[in-house]
Amino acid sequence: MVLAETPQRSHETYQVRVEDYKAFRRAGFLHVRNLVAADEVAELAQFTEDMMTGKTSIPGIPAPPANLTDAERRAYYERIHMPHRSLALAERFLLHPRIIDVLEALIGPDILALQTMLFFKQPGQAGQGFHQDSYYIPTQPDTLIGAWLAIDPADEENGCLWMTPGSQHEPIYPDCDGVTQQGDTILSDIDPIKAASHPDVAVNTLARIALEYGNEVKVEAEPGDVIFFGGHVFHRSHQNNAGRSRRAFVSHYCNARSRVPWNHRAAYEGEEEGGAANYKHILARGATHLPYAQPKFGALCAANAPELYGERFDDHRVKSMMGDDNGFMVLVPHEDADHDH
Ligand SMILES: O=C(O)CCC(=O)C(=O)O
Repeated sequence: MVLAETPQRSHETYQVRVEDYKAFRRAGFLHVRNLVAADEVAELAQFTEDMMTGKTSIPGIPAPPANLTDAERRAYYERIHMPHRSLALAERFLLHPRIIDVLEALIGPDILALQTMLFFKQPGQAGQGFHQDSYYIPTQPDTLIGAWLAIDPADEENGCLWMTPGSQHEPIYPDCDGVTQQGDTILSDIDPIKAASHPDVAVNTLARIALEYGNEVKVEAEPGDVIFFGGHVFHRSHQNNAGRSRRAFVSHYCNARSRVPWNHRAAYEGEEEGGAANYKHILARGATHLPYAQPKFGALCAANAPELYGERFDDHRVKSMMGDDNGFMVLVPHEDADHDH
């Protein structure tokens, strides 16, 4: 077996253990502690603080009206979608090399970066009821994964994430809310659910399937921790019932060989919805035969620095992420593809 050579990178490469890979497959999520350095998270925390006090803003996102009180201004933002398209700082976190290192092992080696969300979740702000992310962001084949970075300590009181281990094996339930036609409708016996993401379990009927598991776990996190979760796993969060914030930066990715019909904000950007939208999403790591976008603010990734983050072996050999003799996941070219299995 030939081991991958590690290229020179600005961050220390995070090596995923085979045991972590297995835990991710088994539970549907993986909690990686201290993945992002404290000073980097502090910069994100300060930026959101400055937004809430009106000192800064994100281009294209309306600032709080001038007549608001300080308390009202702090409660003004709840969630901002796609900040990486207008804010260099957000692009840096979307393409953070240590987050992409983990993704490379879990769903890689080729990674496409799709979306970002900045959650403010101030005291009293709502959670998000049971849902499956692949319902909202379909990828074909479905390789979607979320990376949830804690900016504040997140616990039960201020509304941390809750996961249902094992539910990653479920299909994507179509929602009969009339908003989209998505879900695994090809299955002959699948019943549509109603009102996914609604916090009330009496309204959101995905809750009936999720609660049958009886094993929901809270995932409390510290700033710099990242929780990776697959697109099928049932998860939710509750309202922030504490007197402190629970901010998080959430990004979504898929394997760069998947077709991505999802084209968030197409309407805002003057485009027709429909067709593949891979060309709108950034190639973070590896290579692909499909179109992809460049990062707007120049954060380093495979799209603009292929020598650093692109295809690691310049040939057409079959390559896979595999366990090495030390228990780490590494990219390995197959020496003799004809006799591999
Ligand atoms: O951060 C939260 O409260 C919910 C996040 C979530 O469920 C998601 O990003 O899919």
